[in-house]
Amino acid sequence: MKVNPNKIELLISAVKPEQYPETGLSEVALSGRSNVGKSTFINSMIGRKNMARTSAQPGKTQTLNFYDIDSQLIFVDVPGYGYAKVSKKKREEFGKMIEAYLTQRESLKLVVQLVDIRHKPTEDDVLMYDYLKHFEIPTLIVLTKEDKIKRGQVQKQLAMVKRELELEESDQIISYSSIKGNKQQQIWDAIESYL
Ligand SMILES: Nc1nc2c(ncn2[C@@H]2O[C@H](COP(=O)(O)OP(=O)(O)OP(=O)(O)O)[C@@H](O)[C@H]2O)c(=O)[nH]1
Ligand SMILES: [Mg+2]
Repeated sequence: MKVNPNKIELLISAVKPEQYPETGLSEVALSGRSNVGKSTFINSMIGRKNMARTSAQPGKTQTLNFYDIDSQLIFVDVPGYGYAKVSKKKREEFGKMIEAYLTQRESLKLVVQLVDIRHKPTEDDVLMYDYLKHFEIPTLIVLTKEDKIKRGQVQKQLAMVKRELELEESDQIISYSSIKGNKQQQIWDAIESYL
């Protein structure tokens, strides 16, 4: 798959199902800890610096943001989990909003779950992966921030995360750096294989 960076559009920032856009396109949602780099990942994949809003502070994305990617698919940017400074009420709201989307959305074809390549998956990462598997949602694991570790460590971290998540055979795992963006085509091909 190849996308034209000039044909990307934010369709809507939604908080409830009535607001989801009706496009007929397949949807690919991001998932992962707050600050792991979900919004940056979207920007990197489409070759645009500031399409999805990012921040060095966790808790940036607060709605379900639907991006039309060259009319080929929809990326859905999602608030992250595991950030203690977001109020309990907000966290519950995010939880309900994400659950409604993940469990009811027919056009959802893939969740890209981001995990920081430097660390063992958190308890929340494991819970999220198990949740996705419970609802039989195909998952691509992307170990992100690859630029932060030595090249010789990559294979070891891939194996460790695979083991910790008890990754299912049908789910792929790949390492990536949104800063370098050099494996963008490989990720597009992996995403396409799920659609
Ligand atoms: N070095 C490096 N930094 C990254 C990478 N991806 C993201 N970052 C940085 O990580 C920080 C968080 O990125 P975001 O994309 O806003 O994270 P998010 O997962 O969308 O966070 P929430 O919206 O709070 O859930 C930013 O400072 C990014 O520049 C990467 O691959 N390498
Ligand atoms: Mg974000």
